[in-house]
Amino acid sequence: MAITTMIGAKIHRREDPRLVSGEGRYIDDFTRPGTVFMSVVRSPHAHALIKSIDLSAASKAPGVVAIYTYKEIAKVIAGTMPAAPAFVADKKQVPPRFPIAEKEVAYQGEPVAVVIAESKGKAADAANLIDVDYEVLPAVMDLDKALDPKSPKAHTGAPDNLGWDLTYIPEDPSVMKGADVVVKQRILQQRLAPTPMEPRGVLAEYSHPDQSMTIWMSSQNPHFIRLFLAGALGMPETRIRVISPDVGGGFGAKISPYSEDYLVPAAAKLSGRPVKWIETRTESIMTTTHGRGQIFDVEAGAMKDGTLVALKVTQYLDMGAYVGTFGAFQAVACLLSTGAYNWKHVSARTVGVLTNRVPTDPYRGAGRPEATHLCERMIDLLAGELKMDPVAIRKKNFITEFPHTSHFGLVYDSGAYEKAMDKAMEIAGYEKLRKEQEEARKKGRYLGIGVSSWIEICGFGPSAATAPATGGLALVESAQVRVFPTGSVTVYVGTHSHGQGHDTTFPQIVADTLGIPYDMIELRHGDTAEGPAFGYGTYGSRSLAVGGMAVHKASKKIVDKAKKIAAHIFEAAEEDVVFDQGHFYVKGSPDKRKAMGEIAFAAYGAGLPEEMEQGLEAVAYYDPTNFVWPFGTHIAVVEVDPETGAVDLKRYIAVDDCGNIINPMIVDGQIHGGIAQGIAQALYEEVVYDDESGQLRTGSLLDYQIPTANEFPNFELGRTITPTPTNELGVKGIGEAGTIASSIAVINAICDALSPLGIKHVDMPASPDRLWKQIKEARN
Ligand code: MCN
Repeated sequence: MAITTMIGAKIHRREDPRLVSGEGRYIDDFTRPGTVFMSVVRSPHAHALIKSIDLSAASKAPGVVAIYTYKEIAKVIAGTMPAAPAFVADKKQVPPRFPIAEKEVAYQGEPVAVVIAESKGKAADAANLIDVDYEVLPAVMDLDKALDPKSPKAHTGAPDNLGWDLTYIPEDPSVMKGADVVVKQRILQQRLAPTPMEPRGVLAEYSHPDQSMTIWMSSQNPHFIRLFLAGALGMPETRIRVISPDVGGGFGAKISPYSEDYLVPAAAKLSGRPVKWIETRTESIMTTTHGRGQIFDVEAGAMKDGTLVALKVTQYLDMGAYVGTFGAFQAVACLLSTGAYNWKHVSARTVGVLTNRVPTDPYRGAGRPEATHLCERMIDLLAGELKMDPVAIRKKNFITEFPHTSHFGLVYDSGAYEKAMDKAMEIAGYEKLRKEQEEARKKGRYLGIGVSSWIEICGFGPSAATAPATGGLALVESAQVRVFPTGSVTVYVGTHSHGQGHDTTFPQIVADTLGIPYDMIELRHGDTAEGPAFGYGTYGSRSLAVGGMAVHKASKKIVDKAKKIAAHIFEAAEEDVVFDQGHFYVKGSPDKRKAMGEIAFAAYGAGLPEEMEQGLEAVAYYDPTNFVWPFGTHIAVVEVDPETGAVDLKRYIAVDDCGNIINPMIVDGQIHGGIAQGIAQALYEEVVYDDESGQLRTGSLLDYQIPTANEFPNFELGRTITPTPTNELGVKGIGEAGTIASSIAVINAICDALSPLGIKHVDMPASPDRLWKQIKEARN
């Protein structure tokens, strides 16, 4: 047995002193001699044909090194940008997408030309002088209208605006007919801008003598970017090095390759100069992929006693103008729509709709917040019809036996849903809150309590399920552990930490597995020139359950070899050697022991066992047998001012279960961030376009409203621990849990608050304006 003191230890993130003292190294901090700067000329129109591009004035502008349009870029970049099968294997239309437009632009912000100049300002000034003659075409913005055969098309010449139309499980209307009550609701999931603190950025340097490319960029998965670029640039992967240093937030929006990820390396190759591009905030809101952007038509039926009968879900997903690389992943909302409950029947259909907006792609939770939102909303609507307490209807229908195979064939690994709910109710003082609510109502106050019991699929892998979804590459994870002669350790991983604290938690795992002090272990990630041949990146709350397990597996390989060396030194049989608390000894002689560090030193010396090579390092690829399924219950308490529609979020309680925990402080931090993002969707954020012209109306942080810490109450956290049987560490993911659970807890609380007015449903964002209108209507 190894030391077991670091796993579970509540220690501070070791990366923080550097990050909070201005010592972080983000893309804009990097420079290379002779760097030039790129500015992108973007379409001001949502849909238009490019008739001509006049570069004459811009080419003469001071400091301009080069201007490239489709013609030049197409000489060095081949193929189209990728669109993974994800949860929709067969798509009806995948409009071909090249990093820069040739003849037609299909969303506002689509690149048309790039200017390379000696300074950022000069590049921007020259870009303004480029005169593009457009023929403006009608824009398709509304999902319902887009599906009308008479609608204009998002791309000229396209047969319709249908990206896909897939029924996972067809409806059996007879089941719904058997229900005592049936509720129907259209639920909106507004588009969100991921808004990382550090926008996107790329610096690329091409070496003509070596024919090699080095790219510094803000990415969640540098290996995937290298793979895509190798294909597009026609270069071997070995000649491309992608480095993602500190990344100031990703939230899913830095997974897929973007136009600029191709354009900057292409410009570096064409110009022979290192090229840098840093996204502005407006570019970020306009051209970084958006999250959500969905409409759900949902129907749910139950018996009088609250037994859930049938759920019918139709998802309309606003894909934007192109299929985002992992855009179809969001169809997972259908597959998780039954939530934590037993339903007799479910039917689900997803429809992907092409519009003239920037493409949607995963954003923290990606499909799972939507699933939780629709399921928990429908449960509350049913509870309302049945005059049941929202807690009682949930408890009556919770899945209680595990493993549980869902209607969609997914296997929930472990759970104790009622336990988490009970704990949340205890922290909230649920019964007391209901009494307070009763009293408040008598005084004309609108107090509401919202419950959300969430589940999540995460930890992507396993290979058998994920290889078809990515179009070939299985989502496993890799790690390399190197023990140096002095016993210090470097661990290389294929995941990428951009706020999740891997530099702390992964060494915690290694410390316990190898029995080497935590301070002697360092983690490295984000550089494709280091570590194993491939890494699969960070998203889908997979880093611990898959990547952490690869680290654990590689560490165990080290222990195996070290044990052989120890047996050789002790002149004992390997099976007689005990590894305990970082030391090896022969059974029965614990006083004659050797520390892992001593064995490491011996591993680089002479006199090893016959045929054993020197060194103490190991590579492991870990392929999980299943996904992992965290869960929990969140409770929000709000008061709505009926005169202004303002929502006062008074309390927020979260009880989450992510199995065994490596570092409770980091887990709490992840939950905090996630909850903030979910509440932000519930109350504040929305990307708004003009419905006719397709112009973005929320192009700055003055219009796109992000809450600050001032807008949140203290989150009251609790947890239950139900280990997963899927991996040896018993860990599940937590990176997205807060976002998955929270938007609906708040919305359910608002609906509960306004129920005396007969208001049954509220869409997001529940802004004062929206609520005031609904309250006014209800009162009239
Ligand atoms: N952890 C733990 N015990 C557990 C579960 C997790 O100690 N049982 C720790 C892990 O070791 C890790 C952290 O919690 O240090 C998160 O682990 P995990 O749940 O595996 O999630 P990932 O590391 O894969 O992170 C991805 C997830 C996603 S999908 C988004 S989106 C997201 C998020 O994490 N984006 C973030 N959290 C973010 N946090 C910040 N600051 N910035 C982002 O962009």
